[in-house]
Amino acid sequence: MKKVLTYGTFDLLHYGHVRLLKRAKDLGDYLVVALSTDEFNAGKGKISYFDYETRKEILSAIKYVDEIIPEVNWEQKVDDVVNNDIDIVVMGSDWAGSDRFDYLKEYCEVVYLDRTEGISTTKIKSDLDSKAKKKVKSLTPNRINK
Ligand code: C2G
Repeated sequence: MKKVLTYGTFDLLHYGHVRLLKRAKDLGDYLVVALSTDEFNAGKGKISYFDYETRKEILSAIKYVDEIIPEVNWEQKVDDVVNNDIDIVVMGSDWAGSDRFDYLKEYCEVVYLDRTEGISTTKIKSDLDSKAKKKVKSLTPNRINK
């Protein structure tokens, strides 16, 4: 059985995440997702909309995902690969060539898949924010012209 491992926050799960998970699973038979904990994200200066348990609940409903483990620090990856008998680590191309993953090539295959353009959790948040602002503006009577 070929085992694949990927890492991420997967907040506000969107089609870019799903396409990554599908392609990662297509490279093997079993997909393990190491899901960033809230504490690990805090260390990255990142605050997710959904907490770890909620992100885990949503992710576990994705048919490509076979197992979810916590990502608690940057240093756990070699142990994750060895302890889970991982054959391939997969990440999106935004991580290509980074020192965060390339060193794993001593232990397993490392594959970077093209990132899905035009979507991100950050974009979702900013689009929703600007829509909300436009709505408030449209509802606020324009007193200057009166
Ligand atoms: N991704 C993608 N296309 C997008 C958005 C994300 O392919 N439009 C991929 C990312 O490249 C990553 C995965 O989906 O491989 C999860 O993305 P994030 O949740 O943003 O994870 P990230 O912040 O990159 O965390 O230790 C590494 C980190 O945990 C990775």
